[in-house]
Amino acid sequence: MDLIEKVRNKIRLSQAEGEALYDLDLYTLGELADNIRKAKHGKKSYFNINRHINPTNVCADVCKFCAYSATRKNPLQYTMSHEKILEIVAHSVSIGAKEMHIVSAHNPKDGVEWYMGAFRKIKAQYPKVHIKAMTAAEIDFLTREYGHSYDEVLDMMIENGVDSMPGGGAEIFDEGVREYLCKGKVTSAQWLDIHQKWHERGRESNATMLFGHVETRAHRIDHMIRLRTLQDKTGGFNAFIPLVYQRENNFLKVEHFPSGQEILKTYAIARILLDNIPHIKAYWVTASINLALIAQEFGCDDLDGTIEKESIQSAAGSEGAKGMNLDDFIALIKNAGFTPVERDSLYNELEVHDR
Ligand code: V47
Repeated sequence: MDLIEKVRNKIRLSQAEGEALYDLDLYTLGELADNIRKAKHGKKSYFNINRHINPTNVCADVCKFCAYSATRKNPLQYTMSHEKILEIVAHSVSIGAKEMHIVSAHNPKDGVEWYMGAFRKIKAQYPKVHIKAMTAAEIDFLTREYGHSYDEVLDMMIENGVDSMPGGGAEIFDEGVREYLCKGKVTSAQWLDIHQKWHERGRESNATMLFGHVETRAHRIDHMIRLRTLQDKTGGFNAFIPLVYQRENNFLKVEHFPSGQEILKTYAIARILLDNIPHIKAYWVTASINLALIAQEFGCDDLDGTIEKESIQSAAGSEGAKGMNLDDFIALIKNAGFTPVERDSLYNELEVHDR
């Protein structure tokens, strides 16, 4: 059976077959991915009303791709007080945010209690707000710095009000590329182990992949297959989020950036390969809103949220710093021919904008 037939017959693809998908033309791949998307979600495109909070940019780790952490390129260090974080949450809740997506750099000056105290205070004052917080990279950092085990930190997160985990810190799982990009940070096996432990607690998370820098197509496929393997065991991933590398203000030397076609192919391939992950997110902050809207035709069914303020990718050149106006977001999705569905953080539908 040829590759296209295999995809149409929902036969699971291997590493080599995943790589071969890139050789198909964009429209064939798009059609294959769109059929899968339609079967799963019809014309629905999901988004949420969320707020990103990045409480500190002081970082013990050095990732070459990062323009956010305080370094000689970005000497302005900051660490928010709990009062400041609560002020942000109060404002965001007052304008409709239902999810706080809280991720930080790895600040050696802040103890575990600084993180947990912030979550506890948010949950005490805003019990209905969903706290999506702590990448596996942050969890790994806290265990190394303060002598806790993964289990202890994960249990503390639950006790203090964290509802789900974001997908950050995955970067690229290939050990060679990872060593070059972010030596010393959470390893691929540890990243997967932390998510597995979180899922075993009955909790859900997302998974990202940072691409478009020095990795090859084969590395992307390998990354997706490692996620697929874990998802077979736990079923705890909600969404896969391919993050398009943003190139400014960092230490990574990249010669060739992916074209729009390559980005769309990668989304489509993710939809085809990850037969056990329900949602593929075209994170508009890194894809650009224009490409994210088109990505809806190439397997993606989620565009993330209104965000309000973004600091990590905008430091590296993305245009998402000020978030997205809700009415504009809904109108853009509708005008692209899809049905905007406001979801909560776990993909329960809150409002279908079908008129
Ligand atoms: O892990 C850092 C990435 C991630 C750059 O779970 C960069 O719903 C592009 O994980 N170019 C953090 N990306 C953000 C993240 C995320 C975002 C949206 C939704 C979710 C979710 C998770 O940002 C890091 C890293 O891979 N990042 N620098 C850069 N120059």
